[in-house]
Amino acid sequence: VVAGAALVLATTAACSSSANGPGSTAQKKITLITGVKSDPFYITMTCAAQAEAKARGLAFTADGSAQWDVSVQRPLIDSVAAARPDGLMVSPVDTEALTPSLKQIQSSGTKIALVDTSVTDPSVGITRISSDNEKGGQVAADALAQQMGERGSVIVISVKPGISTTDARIKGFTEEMAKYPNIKVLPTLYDNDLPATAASQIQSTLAAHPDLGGVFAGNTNTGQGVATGLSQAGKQGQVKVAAFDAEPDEITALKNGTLQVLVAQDPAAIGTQAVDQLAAALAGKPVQASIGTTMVAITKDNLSDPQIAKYVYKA
Ligand code: T6T
Repeated sequence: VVAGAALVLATTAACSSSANGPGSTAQKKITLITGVKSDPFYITMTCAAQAEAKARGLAFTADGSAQWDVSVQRPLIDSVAAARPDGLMVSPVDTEALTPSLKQIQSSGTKIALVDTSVTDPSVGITRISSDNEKGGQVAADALAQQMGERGSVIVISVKPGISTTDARIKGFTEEMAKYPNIKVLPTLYDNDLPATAASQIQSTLAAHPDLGGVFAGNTNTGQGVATGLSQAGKQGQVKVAAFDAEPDEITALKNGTLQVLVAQDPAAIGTQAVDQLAAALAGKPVQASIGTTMVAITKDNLSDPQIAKYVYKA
């Protein structure tokens, strides 16, 4: 599936550091605050944004939350308020809790680009750039149903409620799965973005539901944890898995048959286009309020196709 914006060649610069430096007083300054900093999705986004900022002569600094937690990301956002950059790219870890801080930053004159995740309040941000996550959930459902022979029980494991992206994926997945009368969807479980939690959750689900036929893993760390849990239970390949993202560990699990379908995003395009939109705003030029970036469904069979393999996250 190639959804969203025009096909974008996902390239990520070798991200030597997470900053082009504070820049000279004359340079416009952009700061990026991501979700979990160690997450390959955000590393890929950061590297691309850094390269684009450098190409445009913009000063660039980046940081990310150590965990998927409002109390951990909030100090990073508050430090942006103090620094007052010209532009802020941010992936808020919650749709509501950080909105007051973001509104205060915006009212002080910083242009905000919401990248990947967003907030409910429509007044925040001059642009919102992400995958079509609801569509991605639908793609995962249809692919998983096919893998399961359109029967059996399936469970969704994701991060936590209140994240715009993963909430949309779950919505798309469960609504699409309702089209398969012989597939039963079990109650969703949340792992707080901790692979070890997802691994134990999948094992306890197997114990309670020996007929478990499929899993939808809502993001990178969940996909990693589900793969680990299934391998530990000796169920790899028997329980089919559709997972979001395509970072190296997920690719390894796809190749060894533990995961069957990866819905890959284009985090590099999100990063690049957010810099472009902020640069336009800072130059007083028109800005696109919403940009949908590409997703592709990767399987063992199409992974060798260069048009697909280019969406594998480099980090
Ligand atoms: O799936 C991505 C991102 O789109 C989502 O908002 C949070 O999880 C990831 O970062 C991957 O872990």
